Amino acid sequence: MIPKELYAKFDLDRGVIEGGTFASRHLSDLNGNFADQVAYDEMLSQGNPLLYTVSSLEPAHGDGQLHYGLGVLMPGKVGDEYFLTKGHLHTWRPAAEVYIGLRGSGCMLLQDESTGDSRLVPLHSQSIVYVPGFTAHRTINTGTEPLIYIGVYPAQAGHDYAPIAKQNFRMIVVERNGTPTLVER
Ligand code: S6P
Ligand code: ZN
Repeated sequence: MIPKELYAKFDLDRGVIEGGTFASRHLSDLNGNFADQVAYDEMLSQGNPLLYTVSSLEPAHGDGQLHYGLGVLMPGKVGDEYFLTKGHLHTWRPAAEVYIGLRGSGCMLLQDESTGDSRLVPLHSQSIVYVPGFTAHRTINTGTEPLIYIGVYPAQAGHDYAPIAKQNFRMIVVERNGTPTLVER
């Protein structure tokens, strides 16, 4: 028998890691995250679509251990801003993270916590994004199919959503003339 912390199967169509947790985020969970609140309210009045799911596994705890999650972010836009994840800093700020793109195409918005400097990095199948420590990160789907990725991070990382909930990212990614474009909020 292989110990269960050593091996897990995942299903890209269901967005599930066997033996992991599963969380769904709908449009109503992202109030305040999109720049165009009028478009957000209008969309929510028509229904409450699923925006993304995360299935996570915590095989072990303690110094040096790793946790990982499988994310599935749907395609779509609120106004001209592409669907996105809430975004967070790690509670343990030095914690970096590696994102491995599996399907679809989009990007990651990275924002240095102390300088506010922003970078937009492509995330798609057969690509890897390195998120340094002390960096707020959000995933954005600029394509037409679900964007699917795995994130691997230190077990001690934790998720701190409060700074983004309070002040949001400085930059947004919107469609301009059919092209994903990074602009000031
Ligand atoms: C965890 C990692 C991802 C996100 C996922 C959803 O450190 O960065 O698994 O949890 O992309 O984003 P969020 O911001 O709602 O947790
Ligand atoms: Zn993270």
